[in-house]
Amino acid sequence: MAHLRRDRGPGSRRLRWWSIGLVLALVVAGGALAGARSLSTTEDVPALTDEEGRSLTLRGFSTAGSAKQAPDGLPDLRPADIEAEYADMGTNFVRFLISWRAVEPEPGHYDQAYLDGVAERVDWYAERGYHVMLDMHQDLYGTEIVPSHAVGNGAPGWATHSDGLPIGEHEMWELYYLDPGVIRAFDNFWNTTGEHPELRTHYVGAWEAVAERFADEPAVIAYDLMNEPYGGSLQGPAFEAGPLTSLYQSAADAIRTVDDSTWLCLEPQAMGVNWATPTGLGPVDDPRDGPARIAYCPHLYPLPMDLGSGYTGTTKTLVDGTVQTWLTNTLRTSERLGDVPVVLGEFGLDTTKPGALEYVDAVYDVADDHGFGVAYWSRDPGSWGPYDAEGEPRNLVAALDRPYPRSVAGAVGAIDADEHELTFDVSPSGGLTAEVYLPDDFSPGPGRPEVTVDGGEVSGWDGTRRVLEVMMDPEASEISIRAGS
Ligand code: 9MR
Repeated sequence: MAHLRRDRGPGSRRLRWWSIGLVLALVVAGGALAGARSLSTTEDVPALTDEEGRSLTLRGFSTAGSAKQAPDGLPDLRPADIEAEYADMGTNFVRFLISWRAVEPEPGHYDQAYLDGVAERVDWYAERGYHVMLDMHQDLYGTEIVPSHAVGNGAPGWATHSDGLPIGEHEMWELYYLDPGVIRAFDNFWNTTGEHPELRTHYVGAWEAVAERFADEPAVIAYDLMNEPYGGSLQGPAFEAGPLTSLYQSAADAIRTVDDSTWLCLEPQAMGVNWATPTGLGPVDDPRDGPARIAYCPHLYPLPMDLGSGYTGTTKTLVDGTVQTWLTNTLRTSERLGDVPVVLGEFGLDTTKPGALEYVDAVYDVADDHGFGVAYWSRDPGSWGPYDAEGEPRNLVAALDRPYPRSVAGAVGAIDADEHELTFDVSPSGGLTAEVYLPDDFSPGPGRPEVTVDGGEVSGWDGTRRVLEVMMDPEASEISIRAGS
């Protein structure tokens, strides 16, 4: 189904890793210049679709960092946490962290008990109407990268070959990416060393085992093939267009032997692209019958804020420029990969910083405007998350509780969400219904202003989940929902 493209005209980390000065100058200056140019690539991308072909707007969290080093590989999460998340923010999506070390603890042995644990949690989400993206997470290659297990997650110990090269101790976790031992572990994984061609085959095999397990689970909508890929001594297009694209192709081919419907989500390399540099990732052919189900899932962590400031003053201007550059590059990549949907698989920050919520709003506005899914990093309690250590809602909750069209029969385009008005572009088809999430103070009820709809009429209201069903006019190009006239 064609998505809606509309030209809206103009305007609509922690890098202390490399040479801070150089990259900061390049990315920020590029971003600032781009901002000044008033970029005009403000088109929307197609949405991911569910098993009934409905277009989905995905809103949720990466869940959770607590799984990274947990002995059982599972996040600290209970059904009540999902209930609270829904009640507070009406999310419909989770980017659920899984790991290669838990899937394949021994070479060729796929741990069904672990997959049972994942399946149980997928059920918790499915019962509450969520869509799940399984994210094969890694940071710094694997848990065994240092004997203390102080940092690193992802790969199993048997697949970790640092060849005795040194790994230091750093306060900032990202700095470990520069240590020779970490670089060598990745070089062995990508077989840049020529010594370990078996590792990529195992990784692909692990994905096939996961896909075999979840192929018939409609709530699992996507597989995020690798979190924040890192090329070791191969960087940039040499890495992304080379071994990374080739790994994705092998994973797609293997997954499609057991699962021909779940979307495959491709991440670019994190270094640079998270800060808005372009990606060199190549297109991946989807061997399924029918239209490709490939999505592009970059992350966004503008550098200036990660260097310590909030979203204020000059930093705000620089961050805005970075976001614009990231957006332009993301839209170009979506087109280059075959006009594919985009899921912003991670963005997030310490929301105690000045202006943090304004930044969160700005990023959600970008996602709304262009039809991107979002998984905020992360669902873990603390200063970045929606809840504190006692489970009490933090300031982020109110910022993320926004109205949105959860699913639309047909195509959905740009969304414009205000406190008491929601407008979105549509091209209705099929059953003609749109399901819309409304925050509590936007919802109908005694003593509340009436909710009015243009472009269709109300055909249902689920007061518990605060989901409004709209029967769209077949000719409607825009649906507008207002609390009060
Ligand atoms: O926020 C996470 C931090 O607490 C961990 O120490 C670190 C290393 O595992 O990972 C951070 O989460 C990162 C995520 O795994 C990948 N994308 C960037 C996230 C924020 O830095």
